[in-house]
Amino acid sequence: MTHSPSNDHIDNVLHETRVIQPPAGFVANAKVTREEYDRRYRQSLDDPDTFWGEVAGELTWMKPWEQVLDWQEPHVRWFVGGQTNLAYNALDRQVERGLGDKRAFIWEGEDGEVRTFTYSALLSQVKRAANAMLALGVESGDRVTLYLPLIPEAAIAMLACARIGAVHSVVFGGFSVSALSDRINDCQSKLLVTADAGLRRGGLVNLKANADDAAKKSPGLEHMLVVDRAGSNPPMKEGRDVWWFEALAAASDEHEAVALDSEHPLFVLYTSGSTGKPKGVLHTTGGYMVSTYLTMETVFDLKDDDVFWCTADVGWVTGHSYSVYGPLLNGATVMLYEGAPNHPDWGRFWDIVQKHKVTILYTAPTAIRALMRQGDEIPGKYDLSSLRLLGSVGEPINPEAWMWYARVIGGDRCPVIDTWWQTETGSIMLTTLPGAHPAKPGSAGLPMYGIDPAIMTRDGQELGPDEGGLLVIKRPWPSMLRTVYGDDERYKKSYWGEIPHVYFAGDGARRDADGYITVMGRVDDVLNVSGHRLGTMEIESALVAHPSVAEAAVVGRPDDIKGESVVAFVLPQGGQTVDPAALRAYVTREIGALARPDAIYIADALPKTRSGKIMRRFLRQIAAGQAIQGDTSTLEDPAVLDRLAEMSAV
Ligand code: 6R9
Repeated sequence: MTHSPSNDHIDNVLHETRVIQPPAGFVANAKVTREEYDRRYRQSLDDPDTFWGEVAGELTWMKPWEQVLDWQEPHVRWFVGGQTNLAYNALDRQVERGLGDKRAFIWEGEDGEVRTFTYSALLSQVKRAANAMLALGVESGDRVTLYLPLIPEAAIAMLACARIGAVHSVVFGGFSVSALSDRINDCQSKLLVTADAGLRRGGLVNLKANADDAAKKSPGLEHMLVVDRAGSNPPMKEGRDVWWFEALAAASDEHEAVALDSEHPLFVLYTSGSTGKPKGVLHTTGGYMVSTYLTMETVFDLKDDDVFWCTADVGWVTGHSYSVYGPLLNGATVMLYEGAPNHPDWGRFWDIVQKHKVTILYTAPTAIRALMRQGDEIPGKYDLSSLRLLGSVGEPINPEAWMWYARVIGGDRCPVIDTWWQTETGSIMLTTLPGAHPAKPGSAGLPMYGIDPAIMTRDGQELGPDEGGLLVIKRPWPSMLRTVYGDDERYKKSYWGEIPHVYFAGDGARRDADGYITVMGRVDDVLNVSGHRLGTMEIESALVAHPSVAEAAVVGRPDDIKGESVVAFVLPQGGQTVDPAALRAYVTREIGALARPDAIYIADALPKTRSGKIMRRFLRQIAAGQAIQGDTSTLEDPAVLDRLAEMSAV
């Protein structure tokens, strides 16, 4: 739902002018300089065949490609005719390069258990898992659904699928029975890999019980492979269910990775979508491999001795690209953590950084704001000096949260990068490179190699500097989604049919004179106040900049005079009370009377997806006094909506 289809401009109201130079100590050792970025970016657009051919050539192909790119809008093929295997490149190749004894994964359970896998050990597990899946009748091209906690077996199962050419579909371990069975049925999975239970905030999440219920509604499902994570002894159905550890113990650890066509499907991942049924975003092998490999090394300035921690769950694209595939393709050491950031207390993240000497931390604004809400004292108790680079992904990061992250967590020593991308894009699209570019808090930054973005109106006109409009990408890139699983019409319509001949991301943005792109929020969430179109990011950032507010969401409420009025939902900063009059005056002063909230809800939580994105469409319903409608199954905690609906605004 776009409130005003006739006008695609988004007003630019927040005037954030801070420019943070990369710390000198970081620049001195950085892999990519400003000159290098400029040169390679130019080459990637002027001569994409050479550029991408060189990057892909750093990986192993069982058969070379004949053509780098075949673009038949809106369908694309990359590395046409080539054959490769992603799991081979992530594991066998590293062992062959002499990294067999290097740590691939350091995993910490919520209960404090630590398990470490070298590249050799991980490879042997993946080979066994591949053989176990083959023994259950899984064939190349078959779909396998994964419904697991963040345990090493989740990554092992993904890599095993990639190794045999099965297509994985990871479903968040927190999703409901109906969300799970819908996803199993949509892609007709034969096999479900699950666990007896997961650990969350000290309690058990009974995955197997949900899986059993989902299986009743999923007639095509043949088998379940069940990891014994918690020793909770679930019922096992004879002939259908198999214990993971037994199946792996019985399987051989010899397995040769299958040569797969570059366009062989790699995975389906469902995005919640703001309306309608979830879309199964399909990614394929070669292009996804090349883009995640390149962005991992370049964006994160990856060095041999880094310990890289992306806090995302594997149920999210970030967990696919930057907890599993990107780092392993580069032979990196990856930190994985199973649990919640506040278990047993809000020091857990910092305890993990200190204990495992994490050097690069990649997390989401929702986590940064929650941690910021707890104050500076908690991180102050830990030794965070191993950290050298900080990243953010998932939502626009409010400048205040950015500054806190840089100062309190990064000790003003670590660059902060804000990476914009999507499930559909597969890999990072916009960011600053940490040693090459100054950062502008709140702005994602510049395009990655090969990415050709623009800000447009709906009829395809490009807008000028600082004009807010629709964020589009003008040409295909290797890790672009190939289609919506089973619904190519929806793919054409949603991504290439909105604006002629460009990929439309669904986000609003503006670009400044230096080429930095600031994402202003989802276009569907834009407010229309007295004819002015306001993105959510800027008003929310102004609210969060007030010392009494830790987190904020704004939505429009129908208004007879103004069209829409601004309604704000705010979470107080720890130990503070929010004074509505002071807050209104503050917003008026910072960005103008237009953005002044008519109603303010002082809340204790916001409705969020499991990956931490605020779901404003439900807040719109609450603000308008309507009953909650639509799919709430992807919410982290649906009870938040009931509490908000009972509250009155001030
Ligand atoms: C990787 C991921 C995609 C949507 C995207 C945008 C928002 C992600 C952002 C950001 C501003 C950033 N988003 N990163 N907005 N700045 N750095 O999050 O994928 O779950 O598919 O979400 O998230 O709205 O369109 P996905």
